[in-house]
Amino acid sequence: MLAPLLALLAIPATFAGYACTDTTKAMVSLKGPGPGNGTVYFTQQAGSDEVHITGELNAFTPGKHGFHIHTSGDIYTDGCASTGGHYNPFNRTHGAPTDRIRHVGDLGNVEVDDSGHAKIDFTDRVITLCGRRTILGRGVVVHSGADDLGRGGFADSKTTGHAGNRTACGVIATVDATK
Ligand SMILES: *[C@@H]1O[C@H](CO)[C@@H](O)[C@H](O)[C@H]1NC(C)=O
Ligand SMILES: *[C@@H]1O[C@H](CO)[C@@H](O)[C@H](O)[C@H]1NC(C)=O
Ligand SMILES: *[C@@H]1O[C@H](CO)[C@@H](O)[C@H](O)[C@H]1NC(C)=O
Ligand SMILES: [Cu+2]
Ligand SMILES: [Zn+2]
Repeated sequence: MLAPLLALLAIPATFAGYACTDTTKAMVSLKGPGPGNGTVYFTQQAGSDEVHITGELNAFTPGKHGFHIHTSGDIYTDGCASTGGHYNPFNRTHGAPTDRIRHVGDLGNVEVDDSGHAKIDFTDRVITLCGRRTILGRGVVVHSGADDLGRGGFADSKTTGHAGNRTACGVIATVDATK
């Protein structure tokens, strides 16, 4: 009787998002409608703003593919289409990962080799697993074409990087960081 009441009282008045303790790790399993699949991991140490992104993609078409965090993790209602637009909590325009003005979700391109494989290994300091703007539970989308990083001059360059269809997607889930 008392324990649930105390648990309720322990909820802070302002929701501060996901609290990182030690190492926080997350993963996404990427799957069709288009060709290609893969697994990508996100790792962040408590107190650091650096997120390490690692993983492998397989069976994608060779070349550059736009690679983004989308706002919603809903891949269930309408597949990759229901993951919304690029995660953009600061209402910016689309850009390169290295641009000051970018969507939080703008991770640029992954480069797939002639055998359909890409090894992912980079860091980003704009996305975060921790706090109010956590990417946990949001979507990751791999597109059919290259992200022009906002510089292509197409109608959708400043919103989506003109990256084409949503080839594969998945939901970012927490995993045990000790494994
Ligand atoms: C990924 O795609 C390849 C090629 O289509 C397929 O052989 C493999 O089984 C797929 N893996 C998963 C986990 O879906
Ligand atoms: C976002 O920015 C656009 C212009 O870049 C503006 O029209 C729109 O009202 C802004 N939305 C919010 C919620 O601030
Ligand atoms: C995007 O998907 C549509 C419909 O499936 C298809 O007709 C079109 O060729 C695709 N575009 C690219 C660039 O893959
Ligand atoms: Cu995208
Ligand atoms: Zn974007």
